[in-house]
Amino acid sequence: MSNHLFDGLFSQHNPEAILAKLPDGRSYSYQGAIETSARFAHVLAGFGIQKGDRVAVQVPKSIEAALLYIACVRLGAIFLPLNTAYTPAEIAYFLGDATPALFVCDPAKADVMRDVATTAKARFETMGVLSSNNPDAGSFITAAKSADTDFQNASCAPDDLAAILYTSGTTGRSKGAMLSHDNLLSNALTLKDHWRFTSDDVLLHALPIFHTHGLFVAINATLAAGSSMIFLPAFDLDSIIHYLPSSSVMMGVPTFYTRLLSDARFTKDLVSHMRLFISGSAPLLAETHNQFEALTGQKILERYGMTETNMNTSNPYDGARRAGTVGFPLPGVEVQICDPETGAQLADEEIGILEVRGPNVFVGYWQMPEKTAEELRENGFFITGDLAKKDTDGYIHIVGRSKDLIISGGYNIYPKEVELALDDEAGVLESAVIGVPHPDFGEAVVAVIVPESDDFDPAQALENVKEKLARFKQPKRLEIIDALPRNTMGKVQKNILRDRYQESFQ
Ligand code: MLC
Ligand code: AMP
Repeated sequence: MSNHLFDGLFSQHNPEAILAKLPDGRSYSYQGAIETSARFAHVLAGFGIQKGDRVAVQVPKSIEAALLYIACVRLGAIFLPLNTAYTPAEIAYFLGDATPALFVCDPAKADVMRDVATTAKARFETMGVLSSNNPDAGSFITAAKSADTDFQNASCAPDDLAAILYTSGTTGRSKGAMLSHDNLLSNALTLKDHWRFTSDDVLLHALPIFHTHGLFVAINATLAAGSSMIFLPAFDLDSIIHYLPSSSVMMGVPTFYTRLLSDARFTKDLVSHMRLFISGSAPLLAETHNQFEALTGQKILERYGMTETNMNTSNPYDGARRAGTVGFPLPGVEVQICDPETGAQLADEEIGILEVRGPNVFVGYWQMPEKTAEELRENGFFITGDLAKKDTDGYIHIVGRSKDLIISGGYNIYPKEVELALDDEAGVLESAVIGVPHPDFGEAVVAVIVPESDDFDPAQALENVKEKLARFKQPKRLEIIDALPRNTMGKVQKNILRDRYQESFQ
């Protein structure tokens, strides 16, 4: 039976070829990955998971976690990865909203998370990092040990759902972006061709695998080309410097590149053999692009995407990679830049909202038809909320955002969610949360608070939000103010606050 995504991703592989090398010396061949994902699919089926069921996963990064994604694809289940930084309160929301049949969680968090799963009526299993020192990596892997290595894949059509990835929302409520088999496969095949991935490539993989970048862009493009990965648990400079000589491609968020540039071991010689450096998920400063080129002689290839759309535009592989731009629409993807008020298409050089249409664009938001209708036009164009212009050579420039969004180290943070958490704190009259320039994370979260009285304790308020918000969303600084600046309509003027606090981390 045909399974659109699995068949497409595994069509180029040589069974003996290495898919992933791990820092502990273990490796997975393509055949090994197929067998392990078959075992995992049997385990899922044995738990009663069926096509269309959601499988929510919050586990530390491991190749087995990636193979759990493949197992879901094979079974027709919908993979729902969750950021490892999310607190139990945040997880409770996702499980309540997505109603997964199964929640797989880090064994180290089992005590608290089991109750969260029980409340959401999801089956609970654990998966940790398997290694020679840790052969007992949780109940899921234990169950897989005796499972069969052959699995009859479920039949899945291009439109069947493969994954739901939650993105934060302007109202503070996260939305689940539903991605189909063809959304993922079409993008993987396009990226493989556009970036010239082949079976000779070795991708240095240091991104988390609960977001589009590390999960789909990196892993799907690798699989589609039959390439290999060096699969690191996270970004850390020592490991990157150690493994760059054995790699040919690296993908990263801009923070990866600024951190590398600040390390004296990162030299032209270290990377002269590298075929490609790719950046995305947040704006790469032209300054970083230029410094990188001055040091290494190589031009980082910047691309632009979103959870809802996978990858939309990319600088060219052969042509000029222009600093400060995200290049051209990918083959098969249409981009238009429209007036935010009228929706009319704008001329070159005019700034408007970037809209995108193509096989990469998601199906809609999980159980939020109104939100879907607000952002996905009937003619198929998705309104990204990014402000952009096209220059006269056709390069797209992302110049800002119409959505109130902070991107810190490649993670999205919606200020509303942080404001709601702060406003709940004793002594807070109101708050405004802004992003300000940060040398490491690009932008950092700053909370501006109007206290109810002089005895407000900012440290205590910050301590209290730790239970509600993942670490990366927590304000890195708290500023006290008498009143928030407002316009005549009563709307908080965040631009004034951003100007006032823009030097906070310089
Ligand atoms: C970690 N911290 C962050 C943070 N990452 N705070 C704000 N923003 C972040 N991104 C916190 C830590 O918890 C820690 O808190 C403190 O900041 C310093 O941490 P660190 O050790 O310096 O950070 P590190 O663990 O090295 O992580 C930084 C990072 C990581 C950049 C390597 O954030 C990362 O891998 N980012 C990639 C995100 C990503 O994949 N985005 C793709 C989304 S998909 P404390 O309290 O301990 O000091 C998408 C679509 C597309 O956007 O186009 O790709
Ligand atoms: P996410 O919702 O996590 O998928 O983040 C998507 C958002 O990241 C986009 O809407 C953009 O605002 C931003 N983004 C991704 N890539 C780039 C880029 N190369 N330059 C500027 N912004 C980017």
